Amino acid sequence: MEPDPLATRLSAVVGDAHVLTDPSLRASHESDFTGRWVGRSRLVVRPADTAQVAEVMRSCHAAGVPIVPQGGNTGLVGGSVPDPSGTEVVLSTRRLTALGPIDVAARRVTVGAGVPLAAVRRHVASRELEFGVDLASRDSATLGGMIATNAGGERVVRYGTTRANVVGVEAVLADGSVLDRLAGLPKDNTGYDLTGLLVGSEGTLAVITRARLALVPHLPRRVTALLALDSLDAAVSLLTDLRRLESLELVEFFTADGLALVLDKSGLPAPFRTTHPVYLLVECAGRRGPAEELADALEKAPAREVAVARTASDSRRLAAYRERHTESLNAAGIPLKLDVTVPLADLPAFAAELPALLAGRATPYLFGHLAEGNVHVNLLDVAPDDEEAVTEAVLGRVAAAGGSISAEHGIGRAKSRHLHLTRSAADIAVMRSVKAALDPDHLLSPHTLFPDRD
Ligand code: 2HG
Ligand code: ZN
Repeated sequence: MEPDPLATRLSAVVGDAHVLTDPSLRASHESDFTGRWVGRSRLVVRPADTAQVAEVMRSCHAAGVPIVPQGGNTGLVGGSVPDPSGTEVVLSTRRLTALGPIDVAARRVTVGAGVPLAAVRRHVASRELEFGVDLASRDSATLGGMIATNAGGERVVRYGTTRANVVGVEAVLADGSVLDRLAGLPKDNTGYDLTGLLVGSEGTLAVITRARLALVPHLPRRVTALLALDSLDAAVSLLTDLRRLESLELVEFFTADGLALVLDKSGLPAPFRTTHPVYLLVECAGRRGPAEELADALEKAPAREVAVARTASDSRRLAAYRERHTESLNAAGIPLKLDVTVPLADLPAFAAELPALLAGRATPYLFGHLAEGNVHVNLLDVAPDDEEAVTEAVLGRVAAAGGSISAEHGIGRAKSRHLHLTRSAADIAVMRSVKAALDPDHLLSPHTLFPDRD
């Protein structure tokens, strides 16, 4: 068979070893880790620096070849996986791994897009600093992917989403031109905020190659507690009290069904002797006294049982009950994932109405980030023919209550048809104009965000 001329061209840019044409080498780049999104690429290319990314983009642009940028491939909405056509090039950013020096005075660091979150956290820990965003997939999720999807995660209640923690980016546009907004100055009112535009653009506008991150001081004292509660109502009302704590860093929830699944699939011992309807994982951190602050708040809390972690390993043990939900669900089947935001006051009613909305067509598991009303609705046992109707029922209910059809995972390919539920026609028209201006040939992540070209 004739060699693919694009592969030959790209090999000259990045080296033979970094253009993957063999199906067995491409496979891990062509499906997500749930197995829901499986495609086929023309090839996978792995550039090592910004100049190589630019050259790859120029070559694909000249040939009219679509590109799907991919970081750690931990996304859950099909945005980092090629479609089944075999025409798209996957551009992996995993070799963009430079870790810049830490600017302690400015509390900033510049990192390559392919650096995993855990590596950034280790790098800055040497200077008693932290990156404010943390996620269960910290070992694989890369900063570039997190920025492209504006990842949220577990500490949004204190530090905000990725958007609030990224001050500058460098990115390559579809035609190969390089946008350098890395300086990320704290005061710089010189026109449109292009960094802000690229954060959350899901690979549709540019390939992010480097980022300048804002860092926060490491807080030496930390306490984690697992609380067993009567109901989601109790959880929401307790949140009001917890929010008064200056040291509050994390408030995650899950339910009896989710915990049972995690125990079954992970083999972890149960946290309490009996089961309870709802569990809250709470973490506080500070320079002094977070444990006392939390203990005071919990004295008045209507908790049925409380487990408090006294050491870092105990704390990881408690966090595992929440963090191992995703892998436990995967072990049980291919879940239909509907990551939504529900206004907090509506959250208990939403959960109560869900069985009627699903009408026996799915087995639901609810867990997520309580403070933001971010519910990870995971549905197992959905017949393929019911997927669309079930998705519409849940997302329609969320939209009607003023929530969001994607809290933190993005729209990707999974929800592009539903974007209109929570973005107006005027919003979508502006987004399409931006897309047309930056990527007129519609070559970047062509199936993400917009279901069709026009
Ligand atoms: C989490 O919060 C992630 O653990 C994944 O956002 C959620 O698996 C999911 O639905
Ligand atoms: Zn989440």
